[in-house]
Amino acid sequence: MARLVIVSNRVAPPSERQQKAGGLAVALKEALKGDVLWFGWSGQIAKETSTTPTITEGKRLTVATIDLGEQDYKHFYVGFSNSTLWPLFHFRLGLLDFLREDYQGYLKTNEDFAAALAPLLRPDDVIWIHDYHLIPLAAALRRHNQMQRMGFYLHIPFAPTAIMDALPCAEEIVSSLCDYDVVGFQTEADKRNFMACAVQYAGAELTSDHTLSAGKRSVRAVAIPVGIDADAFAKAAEASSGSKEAKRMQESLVGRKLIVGVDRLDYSKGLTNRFEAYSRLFDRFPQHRLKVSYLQVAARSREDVIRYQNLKRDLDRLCGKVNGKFAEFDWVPLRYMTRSLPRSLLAGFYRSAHVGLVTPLRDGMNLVAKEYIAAQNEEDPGVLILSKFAGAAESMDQAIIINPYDPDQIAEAIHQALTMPLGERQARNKALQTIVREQSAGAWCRNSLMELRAC
Ligand code: ADQ
Repeated sequence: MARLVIVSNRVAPPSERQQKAGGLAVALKEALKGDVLWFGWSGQIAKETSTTPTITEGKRLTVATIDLGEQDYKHFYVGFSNSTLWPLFHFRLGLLDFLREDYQGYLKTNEDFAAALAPLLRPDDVIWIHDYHLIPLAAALRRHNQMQRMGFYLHIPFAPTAIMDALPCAEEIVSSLCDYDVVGFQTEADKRNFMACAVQYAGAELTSDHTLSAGKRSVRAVAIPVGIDADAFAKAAEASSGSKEAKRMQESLVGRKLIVGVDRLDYSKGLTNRFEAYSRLFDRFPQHRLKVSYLQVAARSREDVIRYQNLKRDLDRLCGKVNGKFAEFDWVPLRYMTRSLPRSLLAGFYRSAHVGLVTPLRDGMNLVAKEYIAAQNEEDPGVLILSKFAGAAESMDQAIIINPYDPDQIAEAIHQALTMPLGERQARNKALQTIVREQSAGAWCRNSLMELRAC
């Protein structure tokens, strides 16, 4: 079978690939079983971007990485990728910063990726490129005479035309997506948004519900939701519930019910609304005072981007406000940690939590929702509260679905979850377990690669 070449902005170092939380490495586990070259940024910053990759050959997996130059880190990574495209694709025009020099840096870095990768490619490779950092990479590789099959997968939402209109280089960005043979999205809604943008900005013509003709090329758009390995996660959760950390957690709760939230510290995750909602829970349903503890693990992320610095400041303040208002000398209502925790530990916390809070304002999929469900004990399961704006909500409709812009509704949902009868919890959990197992990481990999190899 043809070799698979995976390209992503970051290549996870081996330690992360084996055990650290989530990310692409976990989702790609199935794909990494074959003959694979994985190419991307090492995570290191150098004076200049190098176009000579460092290559580590393993038995089946070869990893090739390059360092990013300081200027490229600034314009490509901090700038256009995370200050322009990320807010745009999360429908947050008020947070969008666009600078022409950032866009130029983005194009240049994609050219550098192509220049470093092209010499490593074989004519019959199948190339699978991931996420918003690398939209122009197919076009850049084609300029290096690479004519292989190329697929792209967008892990985050795709913006509708009314939002895309704000991007000064919308025509180029959308046209670049039409240089792929297959373009994959998390949801049908994202796929539809892309197709509408392709017609408006790239002059493409719809030739069917999932194909476009753009210039001389035909592009296939597919919706394939990302998932997790639910059985492996369930095992980790069960194993972790006997650990000494789980015991420490139980002791610290002294019989109180646990509510858990786990996110990167990112404005798309709706954390400020969530803290506000938690505060309203005690105003509106005072019977829960002293009876619950909410643990929010918010791993710091993209700390060089100004909007993330502002968010951290807001959350630090809000956490102080909630605890200042409701704490008792022997009760801290909100436990807030701004670092990541090992996957196994999180799995155990999910299992012991009565409520999983997943309230993004917009999210491509949200794997935490799936992990929370996979970790539950079917006899006495917890309840998932899920934003209608997470891609996961398209199929996980047996969660309590909320509008994250309405903190009162979130507070009511927490109350509903805390008081839900066992029978209803079991029925909802059963339906959600089925979905999480059907829409698995393995299925995502297999279906995506089938599309790519068939084109
Ligand atoms: P993310 O925005 O990172 O991913 P998400 O899917 O929720 O969002 O999380 C990815 C992984 O990171 C999960 O496995 C989770 O357990 C882990 N994680 C999150 N916070 C953590 C913390 N504080 N400590 C330790 N681990 C933590 C992007 C898109 C999503 C999409 C994924 C995959 O934004 O919408 O689901 O890619 O396609």
